[in-house]
Amino acid sequence: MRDASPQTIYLKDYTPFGYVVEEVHLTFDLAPSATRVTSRIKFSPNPDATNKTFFLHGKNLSLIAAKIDGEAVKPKLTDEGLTCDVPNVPFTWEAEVQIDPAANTALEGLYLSNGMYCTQCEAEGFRKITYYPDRPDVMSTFSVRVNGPHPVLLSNGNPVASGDGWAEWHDPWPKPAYLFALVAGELVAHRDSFTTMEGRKVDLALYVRPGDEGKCAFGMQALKDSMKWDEDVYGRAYDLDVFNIVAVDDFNMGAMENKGLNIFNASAVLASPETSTDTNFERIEAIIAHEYFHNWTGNRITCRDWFQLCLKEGLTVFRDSQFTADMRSEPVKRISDVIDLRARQFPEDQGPLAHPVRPESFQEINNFYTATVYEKGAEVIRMLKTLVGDEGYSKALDLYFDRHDGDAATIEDWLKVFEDSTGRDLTQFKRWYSQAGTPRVAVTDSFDNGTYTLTFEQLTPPSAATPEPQAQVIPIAVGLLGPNGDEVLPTQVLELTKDSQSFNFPGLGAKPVPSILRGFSAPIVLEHTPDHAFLLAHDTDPFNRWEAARNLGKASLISAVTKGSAPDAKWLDGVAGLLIDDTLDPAYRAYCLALPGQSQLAADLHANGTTPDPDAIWDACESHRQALAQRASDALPDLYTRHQVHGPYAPDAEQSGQRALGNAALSLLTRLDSGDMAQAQFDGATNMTQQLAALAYLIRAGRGDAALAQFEAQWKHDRLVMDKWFGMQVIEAKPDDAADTAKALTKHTDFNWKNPNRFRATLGTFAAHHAGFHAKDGSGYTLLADWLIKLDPVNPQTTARMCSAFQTWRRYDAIRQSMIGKELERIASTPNLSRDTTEMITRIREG
Ligand code: 0A1
Ligand code: ZN
Repeated sequence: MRDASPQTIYLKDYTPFGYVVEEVHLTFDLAPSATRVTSRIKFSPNPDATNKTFFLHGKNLSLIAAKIDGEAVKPKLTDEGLTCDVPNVPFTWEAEVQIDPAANTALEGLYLSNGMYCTQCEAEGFRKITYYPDRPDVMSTFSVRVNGPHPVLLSNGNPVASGDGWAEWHDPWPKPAYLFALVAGELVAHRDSFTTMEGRKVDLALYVRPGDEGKCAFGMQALKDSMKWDEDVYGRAYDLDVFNIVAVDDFNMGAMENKGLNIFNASAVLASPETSTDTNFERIEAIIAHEYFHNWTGNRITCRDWFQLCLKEGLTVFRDSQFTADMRSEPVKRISDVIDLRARQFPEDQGPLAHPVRPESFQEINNFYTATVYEKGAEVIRMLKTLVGDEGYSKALDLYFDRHDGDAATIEDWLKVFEDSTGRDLTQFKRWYSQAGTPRVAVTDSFDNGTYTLTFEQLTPPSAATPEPQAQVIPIAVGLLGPNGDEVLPTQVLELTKDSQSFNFPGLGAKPVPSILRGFSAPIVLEHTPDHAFLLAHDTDPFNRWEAARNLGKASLISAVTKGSAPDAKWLDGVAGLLIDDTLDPAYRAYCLALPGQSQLAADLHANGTTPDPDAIWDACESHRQALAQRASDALPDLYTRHQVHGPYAPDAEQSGQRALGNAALSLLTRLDSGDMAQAQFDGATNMTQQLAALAYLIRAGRGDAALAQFEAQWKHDRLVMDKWFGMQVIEAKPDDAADTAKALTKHTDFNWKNPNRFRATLGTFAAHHAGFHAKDGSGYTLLADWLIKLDPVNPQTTARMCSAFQTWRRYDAIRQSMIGKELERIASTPNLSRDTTEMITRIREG
């Protein structure tokens, strides 16, 4: 329901809660529409707080009874919670409330998913379970009793006792309410164990619905690998006797790090070779690691308030990316992270939704689980590590864990451990946390008397969030190549701190070619047009070599769009050369083949003052792929054959790289043989990576109907595979057909629109089809707006997230802008629009 006046919360207004919570006891009597929650909570006055108002959050709760020290009380109730007179000494609060999990379609608080009870409390879901100070700086131990007829009854911490129809749990580690979890259902467990470096034997279990047992082994191994890695690399051991993971079908996000009881979107944990692609496997491994790593960065040290979200998320994303780089390939992981950053974070930082990594105000915190907080937050930590070095980083992290274990901490605390352990002043560096916007760095150079000079000018475009950006500390990793391609200066890190700054490199025999921003050492836009073909041939930095291929391709695509030019022969030759260079990792070569995303081309055109035409961008990408297929036609059949994996399937880096390159070759071959080889791969596929890729190419070649029908018949019973079937048809549709295809799929009997995975597979994928979504007649905008309006009362969180499809609207021509503007207005004027969606649409329209 719409709040009468959506309230804005400010970081500067933080004050501590007036009471300390000593312990929490909860009893759940589960019933689908009438669950009873009884709480017994010991409070005492907080000596550090001046405001002693006793306010407990509470939403959609029916209060049955409340007592203080055993005496019935009558609190004052509002839509947001209650207030009550309380004694100025320690006291016990007791309350009984009734809630309705069956009616909870927002998937926040306690809800039902296929008959299974589960919870999602981050950020502010606990208040939908009982009255409580639902803020991350209030931490307590929890004891929980669950009464219900289900064979599996779980909560946080260690099991205490259980019997027929009940179970008791105790979590000895003080935690904020957002980490509370409960699960009850008919589930089966895949079990294992792990002994920590401290000698603690931990029972591990992955709980799934009957039928999914065969999809657990990979996730379990990823969990054990993560536990070992955190010990080896960060010296952090696990701290309970059990670690449970539960897979649920209905979930708004990827997964949740509840203490000792992680709850996962089934898509982020269940995997088998027949049903999951290599990309799925890698994502699952990363998400399991991410949630596990939160045990130290998030749970043992949590956030003081939600403005500090990046304290746990930026750091944990950084840690999971280090883990993936260690488990797989560092350069390949870096390339894939940068692709993701540019695709998701740059548009946010450069549009109306721009906000600092640590925002200073919000209306609905759920709207700030963003690529800026997560991915840019991780980039900021990566820069910090580059600046202080590996040893400095590791000393600072040890101090962070020593000093803040058990705390609800802030970004100031985080930076202070780096200052105290390394002696470095981070005052200017802190701007990365307080300023929105992507810095643009322009480069010029000169050569005089053996000295080469590089001059950098940084400029962050002003935004509503940061009207007057100031110079940031930007670590720029640079190497120099001689005219013959040899490296004359290995990588060194320059620290840019001023608006304009020059660096000299004396003692050179000839003017070098610079390789700048190696490894993408800072999340910026580099404005520099060196000889990309030269760098593509000679750069020793794998990231910049890939970047050179991408820059060549991008320049060629842009001139195809703006001038109608043919694909650049230098790009064709360079990429064709990489393709057959067997000294290079196949996964890396597959990335070198990929074109920049169409939405990013639109952003680049816009940045250069050209209004992007989505159809022209689509055509340019098609003609470039066609030209590349022809240019590499001699090599492709052999490349395809040589990268077929024989023997049993493994989702490891080696095999998945082979399949990635084999499929990239097949994708091009399909343009030459009209899909005969793709059909053969589809017919003979023994794993989802090959089956799904072949299906995509067949659809693209205009002969996908039979394969689609066969795929549906084969996988009708498997929800996660059917999500792929829905998504694939949309993303592979021709621009003119995309809206009709998506619309037809929303009428399919298996289109369960209340399931976030299915909704995203269909409409989220549609919004990602650049030319389809931006179809000239506006049908794409209307289709998405219709569905957002329909979903909002059911699931505001997923609706609000998907509004970001409109965030780039000011890039496009006046007619498109006017059509989008009308749809935004239509959404905004929907009666009872949620606070989540209202905030998003308002920011998109006003920014
Ligand atoms: N903390 C989780 C992400 C998450 C956030 C909010 C959720 O519901 C609103 C669910 C999960 C993570 O970083 O994995
Ligand atoms: Zn996280």
